[in-house]
Amino acid sequence: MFELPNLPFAKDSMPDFCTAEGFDYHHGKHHAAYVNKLNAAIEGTDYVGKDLEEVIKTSNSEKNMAVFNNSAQHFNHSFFWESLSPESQAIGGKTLTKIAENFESLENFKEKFTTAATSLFGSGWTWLVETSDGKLEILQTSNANTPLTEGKKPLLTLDVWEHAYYIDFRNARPDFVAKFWNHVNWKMVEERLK
Ligand code: MN3
Repeated sequence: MFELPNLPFAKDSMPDFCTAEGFDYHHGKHHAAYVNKLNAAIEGTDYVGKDLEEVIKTSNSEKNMAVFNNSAQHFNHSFFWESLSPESQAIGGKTLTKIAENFESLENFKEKFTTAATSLFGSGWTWLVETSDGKLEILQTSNANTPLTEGKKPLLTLDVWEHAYYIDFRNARPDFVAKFWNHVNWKMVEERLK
């Protein structure tokens, strides 16, 4: 059985980006529903007892969409909460060096990530990932798709499904994306690069 993780911050700690009501819906209803549907979909199957990453990869290769969609969304949302910080954080030294190597500058990276997040058509996710040869990439994934199935290591993600911003920003996705930069958990990115 998979469990909904607690948010790693207080739900009223970043109201400019997501209000307590926004987190109540996004975490307490949307993410919770993925976990509940995942548990229902794997009940009585060989998926029980496997770790989440294995469930995602196996269901993807078996094209078991009920298991894949809900397990990937469980991972993606858990990783999204870890990507956020209530306080504005300074970027770590290793992260800044790697970003400068791959995107010329932090400003250029933010611009490209913002463009990817605002231009993704329909529901999905924008990611910063590390490839197996150590390069950084910005990735867009649709619906539940996740870099794990492409063998890429997630470093940071932003949920751009409409349910992520509709309560606080209505249809204004670019305003939501702009506020993300106040709440990036750069400490986590730095840890994951080590
Ligand atoms: Mn979501």
